[in-house]
Amino acid sequence: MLQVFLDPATINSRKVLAGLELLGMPYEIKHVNYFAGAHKQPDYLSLNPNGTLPAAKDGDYTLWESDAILQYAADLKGSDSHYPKDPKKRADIHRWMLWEAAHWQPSCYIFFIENAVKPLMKAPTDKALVEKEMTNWRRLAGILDARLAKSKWLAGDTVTIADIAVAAPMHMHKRQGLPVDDFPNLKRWIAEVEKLPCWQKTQGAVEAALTPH
Ligand SMILES: N[C@@H](CCC(=O)N[C@@H](CS)C(=O)NCC(=O)O)C(=O)O
Repeated sequence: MLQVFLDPATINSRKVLAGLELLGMPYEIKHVNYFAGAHKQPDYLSLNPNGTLPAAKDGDYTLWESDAILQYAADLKGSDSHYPKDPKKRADIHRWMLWEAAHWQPSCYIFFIENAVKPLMKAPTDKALVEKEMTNWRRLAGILDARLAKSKWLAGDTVTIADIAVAAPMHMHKRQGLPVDDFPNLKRWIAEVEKLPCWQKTQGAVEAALTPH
């Protein structure tokens, strides 16, 4: 069985969990406590030398990078609907996943850390950083909004792993302080994502981890 090493509250962990649920891929969670810094300990670093979550193991095979984990799982599952083999459809999905990893996730991550994680850790939010990043976030959200004006899901009429990958960085958009209401197609799409059973099933763990305890 695929083992996933993660903390459900973090963006890239949530991405993998919701993606595996979408695919109907069986998995076993090995919890790595992000808030306690367990991802920086030698045990975890031997799996993922980046010291970032998540990582996965399939027997002796180890993998990190959340999008690579999702693509691997989708191939194992052979789900043509969620990860089509047609070269153009697949390239479109890769395009959005690469864009997400290179641009969208780093931008959304700033809001996640500053507006969701730091208040929980009783650390001060860097308001100047948030304000500075907002210009970039709005530019990126505009790109997504324009794409989502054309179809229900990012890669067409069917939900794919690209939707999960791109939705995960904004999974706590209210708490992150992201102005989603200013982007009507993005707003419509994230509401659709939030209705997916795979999303709902993985929401409770996120809320629990981000509730002071
Ligand atoms: N591109 C990586 C990013 C992983 C990443 O940055 N994960 C965050 C949690 S969402 C993390 O572990 N951050 C801790 C750190 O950077 O020290 C992936 O998609 O797996």
